[in-house]
Amino acid sequence: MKSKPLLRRLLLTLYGVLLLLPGVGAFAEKPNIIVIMADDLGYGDVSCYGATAFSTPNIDKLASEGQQFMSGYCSASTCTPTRYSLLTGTYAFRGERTGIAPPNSPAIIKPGTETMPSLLRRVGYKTAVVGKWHLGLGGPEGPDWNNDLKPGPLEIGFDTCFLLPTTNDRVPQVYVKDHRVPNLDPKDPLWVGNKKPSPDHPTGQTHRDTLKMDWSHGHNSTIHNGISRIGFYTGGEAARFRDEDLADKWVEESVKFIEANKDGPFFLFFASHDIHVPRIPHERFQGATELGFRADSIIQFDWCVGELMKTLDRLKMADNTLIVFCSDNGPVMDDGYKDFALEKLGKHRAAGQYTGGKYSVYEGGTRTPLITRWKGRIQPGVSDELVCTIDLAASLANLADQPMPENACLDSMDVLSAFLGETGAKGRSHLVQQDNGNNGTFGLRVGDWKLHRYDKKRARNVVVEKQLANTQVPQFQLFNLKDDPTESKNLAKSHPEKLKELKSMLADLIAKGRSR
Ligand code: NG6
Ligand code: CA
Repeated sequence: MKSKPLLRRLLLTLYGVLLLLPGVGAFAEKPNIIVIMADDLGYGDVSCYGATAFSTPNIDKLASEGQQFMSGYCSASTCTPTRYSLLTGTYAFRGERTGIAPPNSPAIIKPGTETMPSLLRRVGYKTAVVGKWHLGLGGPEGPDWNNDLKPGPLEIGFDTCFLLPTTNDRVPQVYVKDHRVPNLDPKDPLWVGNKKPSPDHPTGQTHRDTLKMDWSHGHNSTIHNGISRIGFYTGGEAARFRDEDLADKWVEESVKFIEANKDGPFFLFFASHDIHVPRIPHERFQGATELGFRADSIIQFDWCVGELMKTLDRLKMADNTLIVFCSDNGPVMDDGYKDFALEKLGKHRAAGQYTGGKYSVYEGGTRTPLITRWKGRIQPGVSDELVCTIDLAASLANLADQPMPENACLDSMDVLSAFLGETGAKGRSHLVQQDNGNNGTFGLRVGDWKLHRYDKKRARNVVVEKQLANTQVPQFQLFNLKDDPTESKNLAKSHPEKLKELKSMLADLIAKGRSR
């Protein structure tokens, strides 16, 4: 039969022509990438993961058009270590000073470290981070707020940045654009420190009755925008932001970056401060739910996700842009301010069915919403494969056809096909979970088994609704997540062999210095 080879030749020619067209073929596998990371958003905090007290239509749309992971994790139950491992692909407990960073923290990721953005930049991606940084700025002395703030994101792979440099509850309330605090008046320099700068400096303790949101623990130092914070600062008045405007600013800066790089490929890390304390959504979202500012901030965050999706639709980029949606740690109710999150919680379960939350290695601490969407490339569906934000570095490097250097991203597994929802694709086989820094608290999930290890025999935030309880716990606990997803039946005594196996596996994973 003559027609078959002819047809094949025609098809091959057509394929060859298509490959040469921009936006198709080779380029189609170097999609734009947007990683959207929420702050303190729990597994049960969005309606596609079971929330019913309010709805998150934009995040739900993302899930219905992409892969929704039911066993998706961040690597730690606090912010700094999760962000550290997201960018470096290495577990944060292996690094130094990787716990919650103080206001004057020096840059934690050292220049020269291979990162997700440095890998992508090498293959032509324009890279940006917009929003919360919380990974320190500056050399060993810390940030020089009135001069060049480096090293920072631009020294580890980002072409540009627009940051909330610390956290919204830590001083100072200014933005950082590339290396500088914008709008800083040299006649009004910014000073940041951890001691009261003068006896008459107003604080959350001395001027408590003037506050628009009262503090419940910590958070009683310098007052800005009627809210007292962690740490002290003076000056920089013209550069200061209003908490109410942060979400709009992240969207505005991100849309600018997307528009400027619409010919792609680009990588945008959209790091929202929502729903971290102090939860002060814009006036138009205040009262959006019955649950107070915590849930109102979720609605604001959902709006941000919608704006990013709309921008991609407007620029006709939804089918060459991969969106990854995730959170940096599980939920917390009272994290230092009296915003009535707990009092107004009602039946809402921020960690879904899971136990624990922020600060904890129970599932609620790290099992968080994780969604991937790439229209036309990812088949919509739900996946139970085990994937973690730490895997994005290796997986996205593979997607961009960038070989992974042997000594980089030491714990990042290439689970690209699972992220893309390919049939039969496998996630990782095990995952180490941690709480904060390197303090001897670990979780290890292997299949359905889960080991907890507490070298200090103390656990925080075990019951998220009771919260900051510092609970005494045995050094080791063993659970079977399939039979006992709430981790309430400790099987350490009844399954000594399993306990031994997981204990030694965890010790090995820590000692080896890498798991890849
Ligand atoms: C804690 C803060 C908490 C929050 C957290 C960091 C107190 C009492 N608590 O130390 O409010 O800021 O650090 O959160 O100060 S994270 O999401 O950025 O990790
Ligand atoms: Ca966080």
